[in-house]
Amino acid sequence: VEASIPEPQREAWLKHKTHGFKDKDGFEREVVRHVETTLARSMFNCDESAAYSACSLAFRDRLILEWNRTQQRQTYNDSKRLYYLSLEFLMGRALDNAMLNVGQKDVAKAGLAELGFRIEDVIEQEHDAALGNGGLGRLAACFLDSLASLNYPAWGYGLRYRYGIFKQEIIDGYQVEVPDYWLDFNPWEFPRHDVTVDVQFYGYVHKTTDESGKAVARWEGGETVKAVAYDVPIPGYDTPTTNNLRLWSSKAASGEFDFQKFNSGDYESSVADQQRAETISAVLYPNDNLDRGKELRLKQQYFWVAASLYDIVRRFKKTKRAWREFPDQVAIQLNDTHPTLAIVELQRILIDLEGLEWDEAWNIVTNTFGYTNHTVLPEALEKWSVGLVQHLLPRHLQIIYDINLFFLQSVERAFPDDRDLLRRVSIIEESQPKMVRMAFLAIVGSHKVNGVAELHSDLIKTTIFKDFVAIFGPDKFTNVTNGVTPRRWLHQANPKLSELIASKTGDQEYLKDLSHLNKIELHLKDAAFRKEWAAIKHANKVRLAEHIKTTTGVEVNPSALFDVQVKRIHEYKRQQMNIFGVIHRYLTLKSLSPEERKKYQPRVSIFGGKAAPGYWMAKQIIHLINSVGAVVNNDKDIGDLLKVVFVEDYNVSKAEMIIPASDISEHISTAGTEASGTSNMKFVLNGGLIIGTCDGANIEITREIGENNIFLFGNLAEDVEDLRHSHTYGSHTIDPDLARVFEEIEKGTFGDSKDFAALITAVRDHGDYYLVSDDFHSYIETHALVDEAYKNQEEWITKCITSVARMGFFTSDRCINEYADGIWNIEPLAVEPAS
Ligand code: 4GP
Repeated sequence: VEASIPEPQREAWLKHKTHGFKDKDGFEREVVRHVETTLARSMFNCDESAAYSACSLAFRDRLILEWNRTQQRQTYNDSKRLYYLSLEFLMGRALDNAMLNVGQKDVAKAGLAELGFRIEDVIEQEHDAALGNGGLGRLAACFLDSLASLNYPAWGYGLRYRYGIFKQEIIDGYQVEVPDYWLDFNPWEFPRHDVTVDVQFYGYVHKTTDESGKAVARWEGGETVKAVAYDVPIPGYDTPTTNNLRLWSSKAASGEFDFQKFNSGDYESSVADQQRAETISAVLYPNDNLDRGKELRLKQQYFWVAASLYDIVRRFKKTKRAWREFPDQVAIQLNDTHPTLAIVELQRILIDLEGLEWDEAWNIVTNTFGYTNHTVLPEALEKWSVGLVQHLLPRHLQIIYDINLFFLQSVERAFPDDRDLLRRVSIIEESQPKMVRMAFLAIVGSHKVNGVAELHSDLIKTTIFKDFVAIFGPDKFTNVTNGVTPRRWLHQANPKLSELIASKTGDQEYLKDLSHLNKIELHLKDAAFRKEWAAIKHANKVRLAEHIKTTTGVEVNPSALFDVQVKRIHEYKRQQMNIFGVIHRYLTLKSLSPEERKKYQPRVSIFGGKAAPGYWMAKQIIHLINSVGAVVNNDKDIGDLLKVVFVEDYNVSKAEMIIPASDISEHISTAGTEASGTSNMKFVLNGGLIIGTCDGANIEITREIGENNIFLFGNLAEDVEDLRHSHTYGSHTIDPDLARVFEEIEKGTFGDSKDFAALITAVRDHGDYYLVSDDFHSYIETHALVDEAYKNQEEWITKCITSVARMGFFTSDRCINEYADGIWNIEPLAVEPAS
């Protein structure tokens, strides 16, 4: 690498090379320098926020040096890279993570203390980077951490939204959405004004011939928007490897203003063009597990895909390799169907711009892409109307039709006379209006398709993608069970527990190889260890109780059983069943004599999560939870026996506080609906138990930790369809305990019952699609078992420690290694530490 500097200048460059701070003194020097110069402040007006900024800048400088070295090394080595395309990267805070991953948190802590700051307060200053909705976006963030930690050459590509997921406020018990402008000060990104791509929309296709007389298509006219790259360094844990997350921001292609218009007096419309372009990357669509086919969303998708592919192809072309080697150098993973247009765009680049033949190009395309499916919910499967695609991307629609034609021809050859099969698998749905089925396009254009937990991967093969298994054979479909990064979700979120584990495993190797956790099982009987374990859980609960007190005013007893359900609000996730269960508990307590009541296990029911702004039912659920809380929390008969709280604005940094404080968490989706879940893994990893259905990764968690250590209940996925059928066509009697709950709501106990009518009728009158009544009885009974189990604290702690010890499988490192071997075919590339 050094040899690339011309000889006469080499000495000067190498002599003045910067290295970043190495010790406490160096760190302090960097912080003070940034306060005084970069921030133009002084020690006399350096508050916590300035200390955060300067500290982050000091770490950023370090990261970027490693980033440079990593990129040089990867380019020089010329090995295959992975590109992870995701519309969401739910990163959360960066500073704490950077300090831990580069192994300098102690240095920073001591340095900040000498400068007059508590590191915890400084960390708290950071605004979450909330460029995602929920599971899918947070998974992408965990994957980036694992890719860097395992030294894989990999880049993430996404959008730099000006507004991430909205901030949730609870006003009078209702969710109110407030814009989250997070870019005021973001030290973690590097604008690359020299890395831009012009992206085209609209226009028309002109068929012509090239010099050799070959027919070619030219996409002309329309609108051009500029994509500007912003790079975010992603540090690996305990390795110099620092990968790149490139986020695109949109700008008007013509620069600040259209000067033609400006000079002719049309100032307003020149500014309007500017704003129109910037709108593309302005806001994250706030839907989780839900597709709303808005034109701007499709524009976002193509803008991001086109810029990313241009960048990837540009990098490949620098290697001067033949096109057929493209899949040996490049793997592209599609995080859900959102980037599926990348398949079409690469085919377009190869045939229209690079002059390859269709078959040769298509072979390259299909060997490059892999597609991950994250949901089987029909309302989440992306479709775009043919008319809209035609209008926005006329050339792409032609290519989609050609892909479909060749695909259907091959199906017809293999399955002659099966017209219905052709209709079922066609990428174009012959509906009114016609729709492009993005999942089908993603399957046809990829060499591997995976689900995210065993049950889910089986379900996609037997339900929504069944025909494609028959067409392509079963090997194209595979499973990679999700995982989470233990760096953030144990070490960072629960430092005391991580320290305790390290004291028993002998070192912190488990942060790199999570299977080492099993060593703590040997200490199961160690009384001091158990005591310390319980003390840490209690301290985490105290911290959460303080947060609840300051944010909601509700006082909760940290010795009560903390029962947590935090995740996006969705009918399939069944927060409504949880709150109905809470009402049932309340009614039971009320019916008891004060003496009998005392025997009851005190509980705090903690909820958190955002509802999509347009998801009315989800918003009703939030309102019911808050309304129940308002009654229960002020009932003198009840006192500490039951509290109900809704934690406002659940996000990654709140998760880091809430998850370590849970005794039991709820993962209670209707069987077959939650593809995997990842917070279930985080809760168990932090010494909490689970009450859950046989769904998603709960099943594999049970397999790993043992069925005595989890509270499973409810109907199985294989029975769901029959139950739904019987609700609609048979007799549907509501569980009597649930009916009693409905009666109480309808009496007005929790406020105007009209507000909650829809939640009741969905179960009672509209077919109970999510099987709330079918599962209610076993849900309530299982909660009674939880109460009993919790009373025996010794047994409970044994369950918790045993479970943590057996959670090694659920690291995202395992998951990334499976993708790397089975789908991407990439190898790690270690970077030597800086001298
Ligand atoms: C989520 C799934 O709902 C969740 O079960 C899974 O753990 C997560 O993806 C990561 O694979 N899906 C979404 C979505 O977030 O929008 O489809």
